Amino acid sequence: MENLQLRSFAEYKKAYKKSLKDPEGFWEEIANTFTWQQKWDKTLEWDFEKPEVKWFQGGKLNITENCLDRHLEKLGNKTAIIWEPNDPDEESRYISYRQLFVKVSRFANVLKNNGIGKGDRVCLYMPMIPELAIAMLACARIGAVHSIVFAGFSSSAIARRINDSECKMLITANEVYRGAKKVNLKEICDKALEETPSIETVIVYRRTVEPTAMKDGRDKFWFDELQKAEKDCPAEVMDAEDLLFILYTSGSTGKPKGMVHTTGGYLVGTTYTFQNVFQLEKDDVYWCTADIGWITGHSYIIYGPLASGATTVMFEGIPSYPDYGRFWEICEKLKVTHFYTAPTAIRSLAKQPLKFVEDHDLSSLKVLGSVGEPINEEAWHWYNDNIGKGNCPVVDTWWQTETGGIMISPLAGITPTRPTFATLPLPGVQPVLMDEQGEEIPNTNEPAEGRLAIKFPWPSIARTIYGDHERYKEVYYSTFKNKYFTGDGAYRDASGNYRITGRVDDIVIVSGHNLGTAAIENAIDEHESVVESAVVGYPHEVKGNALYAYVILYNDIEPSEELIKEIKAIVSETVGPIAKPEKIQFVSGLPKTRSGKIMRRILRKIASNDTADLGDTSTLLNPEIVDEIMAEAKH
Ligand code: 6R9
Repeated sequence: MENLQLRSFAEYKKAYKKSLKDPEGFWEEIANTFTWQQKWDKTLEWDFEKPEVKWFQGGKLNITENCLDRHLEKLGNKTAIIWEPNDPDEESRYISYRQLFVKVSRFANVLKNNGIGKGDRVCLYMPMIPELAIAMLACARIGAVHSIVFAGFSSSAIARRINDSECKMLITANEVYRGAKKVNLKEICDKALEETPSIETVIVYRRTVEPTAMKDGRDKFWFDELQKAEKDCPAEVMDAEDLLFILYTSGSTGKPKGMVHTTGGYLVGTTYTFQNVFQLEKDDVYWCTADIGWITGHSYIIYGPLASGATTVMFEGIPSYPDYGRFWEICEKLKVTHFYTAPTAIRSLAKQPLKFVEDHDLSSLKVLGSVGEPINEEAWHWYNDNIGKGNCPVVDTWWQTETGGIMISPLAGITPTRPTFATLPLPGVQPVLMDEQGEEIPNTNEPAEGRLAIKFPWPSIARTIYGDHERYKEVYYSTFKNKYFTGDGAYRDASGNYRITGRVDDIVIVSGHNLGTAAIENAIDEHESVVESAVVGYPHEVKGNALYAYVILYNDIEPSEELIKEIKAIVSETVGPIAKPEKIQFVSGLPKTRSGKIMRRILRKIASNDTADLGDTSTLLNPEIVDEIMAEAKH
């Protein structure tokens, strides 16, 4: 395995230039350092109009050979995964590359024994335990497509995702520990399974000793199945463009989008970006606190780090249990060198007494990362000063489920950082700012603000939305001709550094989770007393954004606290607890344009208590409603 790290700012600039001049040659050189069973014949074929992107066509490989087999000789005994349990009194688990290889191979045979083969979709609804990593790699080993659903989602959210991609198998755990709570995952799955005809088998990992209800013929225990499985499992030969996984992300309509990632480009993209952004050295211990249910966990807990032969930490618990020092205690205990988390976590920890930090020796830390939402100035400084002690570069990494890997970010210790700026594009990434007229704002030495698009493909770009290529085209390629539109706004300073300012569409990022407001509105509208609703985000001190719902009730219904509770419960059940609106205001109408569109811009301003300038309201059909809503707004 070759090291792909750029070592200086001059090297970065050189690589970036090369990637502009000869993108194919640039990525070929990187792709050549991986293990291929057969070399590709065509490096890149693309057309953003269709849209279609194909990298390394004709190349044959298996991502697990790159994450496991190729390390065995030199790194077989190196720790691949350190697992840190929810309860600090339970023992950590250290899994070497060789052990992981054996576990993955055996579990891959469990999948096969249960009728799973290449191309079949497998849904994973699991806690942050090593078995989640094992199950996902086992799918990849045999060419099955994993679709991981974050284990905080509701039964109906699971069912929707399983049905959308017709998964044949569901893998889950009986229960999960989350702080002082225990959640019964199997029960949540059982409810989902009432509506998922495609599921033939459910594999249940026992995380706790509690009895678990099992359905005969359908449900099987992980350990029972392992006993029956062979040890060796040769890696399935995959084409570079064969599906590796589907991961659902929120869309502006109620339906989640199953983003499709393929094998070759994703491997190359996540590994290259992992090594360059974080700049790990041989014995470093890298910890990304994300859940594997999100793209950050896929790319930067599992695939990128393992393909790089790194030691990656998986944490089962939450930052506040048993107390707010938990993250720092783990950093001290495991001698974490690279720590990657989300601004929402930083803000909530920054609110606690500094004692929780000071009680721990954080001298092992070398690099700090941030991801998921814009990091505000205060949080950036708190992180830099109190956690990094001013000695650790902070890499603010901008990217998306759709981009597969990091796109804009400093390289740790190499790119000069600037608080709240994701700084410069990585080599191979060509961002552009677009103005209101849909024209490109040239990247000169003038500061500029606009919508962020990308004008050339990179290897880990999502190839489609599962089962709905038209929607893929519509959402990402119809806003600007021949460009991928990110949905984000951005500011660029005179030196070309980017600061991401936030979503410009109907997606709100709450505590780092992307939530489509349409899905939440649909849930609220299901309540029998509700006529219509509109949900917007407003700035929140800890969560980054919180949700504000405006709800119209039927004429004969009186607003009440009880109703508020019921509406929250409906959202929690259909979308998930993280989507519960923080504030609900009952209104008699919503500001609408003549074409019947809710003017969310105004609702956002009211929710944010920023009503000095409401902007142009002349296209409103019912301007009088604005004063009423403002008068009764909840602040
Ligand atoms: C990786 C991930 C994507 C959206 C993205 C943007 C926001 C992510 C950010 C950031 C500012 C950063 N976002 N990283 N905004 N600075 N460093 O989070 O993927 O869950 O798909 O979210 O998150 O708005 O468009 P995903």
